[in-house]
Amino acid sequence: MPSEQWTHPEPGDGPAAVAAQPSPEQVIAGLRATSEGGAELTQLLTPEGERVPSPQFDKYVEDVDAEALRGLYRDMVLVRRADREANAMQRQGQLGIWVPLLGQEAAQIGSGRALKKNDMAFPSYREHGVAYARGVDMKDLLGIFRCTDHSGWDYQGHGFHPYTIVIGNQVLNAAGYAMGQKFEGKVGDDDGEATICYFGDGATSQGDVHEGFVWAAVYDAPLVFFCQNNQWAISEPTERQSRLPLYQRARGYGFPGIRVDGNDVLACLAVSRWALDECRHGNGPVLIEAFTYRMDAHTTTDDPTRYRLSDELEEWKLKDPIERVRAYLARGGYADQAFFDSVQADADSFAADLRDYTFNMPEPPPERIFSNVYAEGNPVLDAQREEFLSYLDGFVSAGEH
Ligand SMILES: Cc1ncc(C[n+]2csc(CCOP(=O)(O)OP(=O)(O)O)c2C)c(N)n1
Ligand SMILES: [Mg+2]
Repeated sequence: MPSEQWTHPEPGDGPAAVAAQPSPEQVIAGLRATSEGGAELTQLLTPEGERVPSPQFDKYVEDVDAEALRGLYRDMVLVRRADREANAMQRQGQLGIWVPLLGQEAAQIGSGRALKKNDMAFPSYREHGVAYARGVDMKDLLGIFRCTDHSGWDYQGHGFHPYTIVIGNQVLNAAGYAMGQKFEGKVGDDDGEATICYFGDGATSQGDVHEGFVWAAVYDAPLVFFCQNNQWAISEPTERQSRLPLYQRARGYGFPGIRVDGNDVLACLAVSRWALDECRHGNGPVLIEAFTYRMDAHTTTDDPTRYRLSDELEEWKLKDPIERVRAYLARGGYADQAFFDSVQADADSFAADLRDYTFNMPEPPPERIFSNVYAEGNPVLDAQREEFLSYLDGFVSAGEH
């Protein structure tokens, strides 16, 4: 009985092949492959910090010299430090909730740095690293988590949409946006535009994601679906959500799917650049499954010790996205201790700045909720704002009597 993973037969294999069913062993092998990296994992930097040559992807990171790699390292250290600071501030009552990105720095910095100015990114709610890579001031993220604001950055200017909490919903928005790029003739050559959409492993069980796949596929939309498979959807492991590794689902929709080591910043950069390039030239969409691990809780309201064993975390610590770059830089003589110390100092002052800002964060006026709803003025919304303000005024006058 063959135990290798089952894949659906090629269409040309005839009626008998179409009717083929996987054996129990093949189903088990498929389930296992959803939760293990496997041979299909594209990796350029091993967890030990060794460079692995890749005939297909090396050319996408040819320009990444020692200086650029030190830059990627710095990005990841700063973003992790900011994440830890925000997590601590939630514990100290300064933020209502925090959604940690710990462990997902390489997936976010690698893909975020692959984007060009006119590209658009649609995040879910954990993409603080992508926000940083898109030039969004991380202070602007904190209002959401202090519950004083919905979001506060210039989406179009930064090419970074507001966070979306409704699982998978941004995939439809992104598909529509990418279809627009196609309709407006912004696709077709090196200067073409592309969209990237972030979602999690759990989101792939959501209808919106599948609808987005279909729409993007039938309209050849320039859309990179970037699934950060961090192994968990709160307490639900990936292998309970799919029989196959997630990247293999792309085939059913008729576009390429690829699994990249999501803890390898160089591989994430290379694979994202390739996928975005395909999209710019009109060969989209593409699905990337970034195989990574959520090293902290789902959010600060979650306690992962209730549903997962600590040995899993210990195993993933050995695959840390930052440590492998540090090892590569140090071993190759591309960075010395003074460099690592200066990055740490920068990260500490970056975090201190976020802390100061949070403690003194101005509360926006109540009418702020009406801002940024539409690109231009809207009479219905204007009327609602007026009604709301006079309603609030009523309290003031009532208090005066
Ligand atoms: C439509 C919808 N259903 C349920 C939820 C509750 N919820 C919030 S996060 C989450 C799990 C998402 O997991 P995944 O897609 O793997 O992303 P991750 O949080 O791991 O980054 C769920 C079910 C929601 N926000 N929206
Ligand atoms: Mg997940």
